[in-house]
Amino acid sequence: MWKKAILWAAAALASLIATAETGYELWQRYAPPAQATIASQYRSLLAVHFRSGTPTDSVLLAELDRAFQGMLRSRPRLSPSPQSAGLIIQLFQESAVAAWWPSSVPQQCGPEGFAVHHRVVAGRSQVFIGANTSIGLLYGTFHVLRHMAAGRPLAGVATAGASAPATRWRMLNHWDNLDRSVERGYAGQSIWNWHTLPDYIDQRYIDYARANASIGINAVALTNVNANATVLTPAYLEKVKALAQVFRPYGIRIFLTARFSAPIEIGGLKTADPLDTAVQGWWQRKADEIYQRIPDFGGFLVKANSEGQPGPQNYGRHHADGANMLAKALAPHAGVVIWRAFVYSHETPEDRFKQAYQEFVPLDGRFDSNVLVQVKNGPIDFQPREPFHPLFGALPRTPTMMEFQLTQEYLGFATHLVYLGPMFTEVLGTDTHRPTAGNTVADVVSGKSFGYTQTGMAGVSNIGADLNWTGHPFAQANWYALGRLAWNPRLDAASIANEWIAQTFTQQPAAVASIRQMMMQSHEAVVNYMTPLGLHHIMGYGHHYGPAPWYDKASRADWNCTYFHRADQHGIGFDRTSTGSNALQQYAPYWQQQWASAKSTPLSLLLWFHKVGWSEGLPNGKTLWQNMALQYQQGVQQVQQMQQSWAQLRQAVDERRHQQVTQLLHIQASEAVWWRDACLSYFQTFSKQPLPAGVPAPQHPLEYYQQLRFPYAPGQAH
Ligand code: BDP
Repeated sequence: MWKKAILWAAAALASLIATAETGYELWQRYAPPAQATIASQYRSLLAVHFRSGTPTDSVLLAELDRAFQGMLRSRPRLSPSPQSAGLIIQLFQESAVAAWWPSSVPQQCGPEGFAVHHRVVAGRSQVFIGANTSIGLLYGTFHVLRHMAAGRPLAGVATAGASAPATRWRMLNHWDNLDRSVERGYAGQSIWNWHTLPDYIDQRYIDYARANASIGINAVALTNVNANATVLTPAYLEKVKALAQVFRPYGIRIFLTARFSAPIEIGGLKTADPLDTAVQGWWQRKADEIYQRIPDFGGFLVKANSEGQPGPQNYGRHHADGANMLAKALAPHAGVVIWRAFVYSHETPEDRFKQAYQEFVPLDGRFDSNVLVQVKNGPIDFQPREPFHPLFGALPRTPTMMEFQLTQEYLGFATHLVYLGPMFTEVLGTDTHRPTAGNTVADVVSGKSFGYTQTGMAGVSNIGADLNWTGHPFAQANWYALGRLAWNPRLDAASIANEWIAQTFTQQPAAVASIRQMMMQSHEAVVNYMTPLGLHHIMGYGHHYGPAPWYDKASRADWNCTYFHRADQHGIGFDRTSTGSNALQQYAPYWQQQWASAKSTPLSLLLWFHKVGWSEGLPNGKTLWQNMALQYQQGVQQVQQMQQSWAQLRQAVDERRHQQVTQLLHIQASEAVWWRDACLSYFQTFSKQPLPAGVPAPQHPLEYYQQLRFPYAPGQAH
C-alpha cells in the first residue's frame, strides 16, 4: 500500500518535471530513448574504455556522465581493457582502435576530425571512437551522443571513414555590447556579464561552451562589430582571458572586434592610419599583450568603413592596407583577421547591391595569408530571401568566409518561428559557376574551389540571457543548424531538423514528422508574408520591426524602403539588369543569362532584378499584382497551418514549451496579417487594382498602418 503510494508519487513528480521544461538544456536534454529495445542496446556502452589526461578529456568524461545519467539513468564505468568495454574512445596513436579504419583515416581526420566504428560481438554493441587529438575525441563523443539522444539504433552511428570539418573557423559572431545590450538581440541581455568577470564564472559560460562544442563550433567573437575599443584595455582583457580559460577545453577560440580607431581612443595616438609606423607598432604591442594572456587567441573581426565605422579609407588607404596591418600584428602568434565585406559608402550613389564587389574584387590577391574576408550570404543585408552574394567565387585569391545571421533581425525577431536551415542550404547549394560550373557557394567557402588555406562560416548569434537562450524555443534550431552546416555544408536542412527535434522535443516519429514539416515550410512562409517575389528591405525604419514599405524619410537614399521596391503606377521592382544598375554583371555569365530577362528569372527573385508592370502576366497565368497578393495571403495561411499542426502536438511536447510556442505562433499569425494588409494596402495605391479572390480586405485603412510607431522595439543600437 505504502509502496504503491510512493511509486505513484514518484511517477507524478516525474511527469510534473517532464512537463516543466525551460529549454535551457537546448538539444542536450539527454532524454531516455523512447524505445526499450534501443535503451537496452545503449546500455552496453556504459562500460567505457578511455584514458583521460587533458582538460578536454575531463570535459568529455563529464559529458558522458551527464548524458548517460539522463538517457540510461546510470553512470558510465571505466573499463581497463578495450575488450571488455562497449565504448572505446582512443587516439589513433593509442593503437587498439587503429585496426578499425583504413590507414588513410587518421590523416583525413586532421586535427579536429574523428571516426566512429560500430560492431556487434556476442549480441552486444561495441562503438569505437578514434581521433588524432583530444578535441577530435570530444567531437566524436558528441557525434555518438547526438545519435543516442535522437533515439536512433546504434548500427547507424558509424561514420563513413573520417568525419572532418569542412571549414577551419566555425563561428558565432556576438553583436554584444559592453553594457550588456545586444545589437539586434531579441533574447534578453548579453550572456557576458562584464561587470562580474573575471572572478565570477557563470555556469552559463560552461553550458554555452558545451552546446557549441556539441555542434562543432570552435570560435566566437564576443563583441559587437560596431566595436568599442574599451574591450582591448587591460582590465577587459583580463575578463576575456577568464572566458578563454572556460572555453579552451571545449576547443573554442576567442576573437574580439577591433575598432579601427582604437590607437587614438585608447592608445593616445593622433592617427589610426594603417601605414603609420606608430600605429603599426601600437597594434603589434596590443597583439603581444593579448597573446600573453590568451595564447590561443583567434584574432580580430573587423567592420571598417561601413555604416559610420572608422577604417583605413579615413586615411585614403584601402581595405587590404587596413587588414594587412592587423594581420602582421597577429601573424607571429598565428592569429587571423576576419575582415567584413559588408561595406557601402555614404558618398557613392551607386546601387548598394554592387558596392562590396566593387571594393573587394580589385583587392583580390592583396590580402596577407592570415586574412579572411567575411561576406554576408546576400548582397544587401540578411533579407528573408536574397540571391547569393556575387563575391562568392569572385575572390579566387582571398579566403572568402560566409556570414549568416541567426538573430532574426529581418525575420520577425525572436517572436516568429522561422527555421533557417532551408535558407542556409539554398545559398550554400547554389552553383556560383565560378571559375566553372559545379562550384557551389559551399565549395567556395570550404576552400574546394580555389584551395583557400583559411576557411570559415559564421552566424550572427541569436543568444541572450533568456532562460531558453534564444527567446523562441525554435530559434535554438538556427544556432544548431549553423554549427552542423559549418562542419558539413552538404547536410540537408530536413535531416538537421530531424535530429534537432528528436533531441530537443520528442522522438515520436509522427510528432517529429509534423514538427519537421512546420519547420521546413516556415522560411517560405515568412518570405511570403513579408517580402514575396523578391521584394526586400521594406521593414520599419531603424528597428526593422513590421512593414513600412512607404518609408522614405531616411537621411540616405538606400536606407529608405522606397529605394528598394521602386513602386509607382507602372510597376514595382529594382531593375538591376543592363537597362538599370547592372548589378547582374557581377555574376558569372550563367547567372547573367538566367536573370537577364524577367521570363527566365524565378518568381522568388523576380523583383530583385526587374521592374515589372502590375498587369504583366507571369508564367503561372496570373498578373504580377495577383501573384503578389496571393503570396501574401499564402504566407498568412502557412502560419495558420503551423498553428493547427502545433495544436495537435499537445501530447507530444512538454506543456510549458508547448504553451510558449502556441502563444508565439498566435503573435506571428497576427503579425503575418499585419504585413499582408499593410503592404497590399500600400502597393494597391500604385496598382489601383482590386485584390484577387481569396485575399480578404485589409483590416484597417493604410493610414492606420502608417501611423504605428515602435520607439522601444528591441535590439536597437546604442
Ligand atoms: C545591419 C544591422 C546593423 C549591423 C549591420 C552589420 O541593422 O545593426 O551593424 O547589419 O552587419 O543589418 O554590420
